[in-house]
Amino acid sequence: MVATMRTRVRRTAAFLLEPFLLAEAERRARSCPEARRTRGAELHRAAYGRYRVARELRSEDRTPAGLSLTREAFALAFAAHRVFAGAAADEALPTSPEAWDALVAGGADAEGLRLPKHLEAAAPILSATEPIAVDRLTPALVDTGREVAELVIEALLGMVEPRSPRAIVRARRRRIAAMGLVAALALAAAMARLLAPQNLAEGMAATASSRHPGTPDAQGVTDGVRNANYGVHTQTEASPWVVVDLGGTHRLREVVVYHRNDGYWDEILPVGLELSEDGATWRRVAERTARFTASHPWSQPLTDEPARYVRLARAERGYIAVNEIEAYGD
Ligand SMILES: [Ca+2]
Repeated sequence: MVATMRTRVRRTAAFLLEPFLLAEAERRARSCPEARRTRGAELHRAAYGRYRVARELRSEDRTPAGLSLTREAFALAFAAHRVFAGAAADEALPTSPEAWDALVAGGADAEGLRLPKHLEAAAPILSATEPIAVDRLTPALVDTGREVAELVIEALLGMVEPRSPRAIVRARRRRIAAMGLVAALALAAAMARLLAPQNLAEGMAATASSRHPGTPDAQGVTDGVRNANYGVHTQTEASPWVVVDLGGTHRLREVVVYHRNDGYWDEILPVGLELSEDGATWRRVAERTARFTASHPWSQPLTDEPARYVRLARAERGYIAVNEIEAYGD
């Protein structure tokens, strides 16, 4: 049981790592003598080129030409597979019907070759002895036949490793280097996130002197969203305020206020920044009279000011509407 599990894990790991390590690709390339591999690669290239163009020829007047290329691609892919699987490099190339007969008779029977179900649907295209026969197929036969024929070609091409062992080793080095670069960038991004100062206010409780009808709860001022129309909006009243409770006393080095995003920036000015440790006694540490916005927030440096509560407050009648309040410190 444990051994089976280990085998399964090993196989899964090998499957996942194959795109990077190309171990299976290299093994397959080395298993084929050079003369056969070179010929197989040539046939693979020829088959794949025709297959690709054939896929693009899909309209009423182009379909017969596309199917002729599909037939040719199939014959070449079959030959490539044969050579790679052990046939002589100078074996004569088959026609599409010859390749079809051999395929159906088991001529392509090799470990790992997965032919599609309903293989016979491709017969009207691939086995026709006269190339012009594809011009006479009904649209329904073309549709199903072409799809299965393409799957057959893909299966045959998938059995051929057209790269040389040296090319595979070069590809592996490039992929591993790219993987290393991606890992290094991910690590750098993770470190940057870890080392970035933490916003002490995010997600903390927030309250306001009032709530203008139709505007968000005051909690919007600590929800991490800086680009809404506003996160809090009080009514117009005497001495409006907005308070964020940091949950405990911190030594603050900076408070950043992101203004509302829909204009009216000067309407809350002047506005004071006040701090408190108990929520009862406040000290005003700054007063803002110059315009700030959502994209150019009010960034107020502080000198390790002890505070649990951060308050925006106006002394006169008016309102306060801003997007977000952030606090940084220890
Ligand atoms: Ca917000």
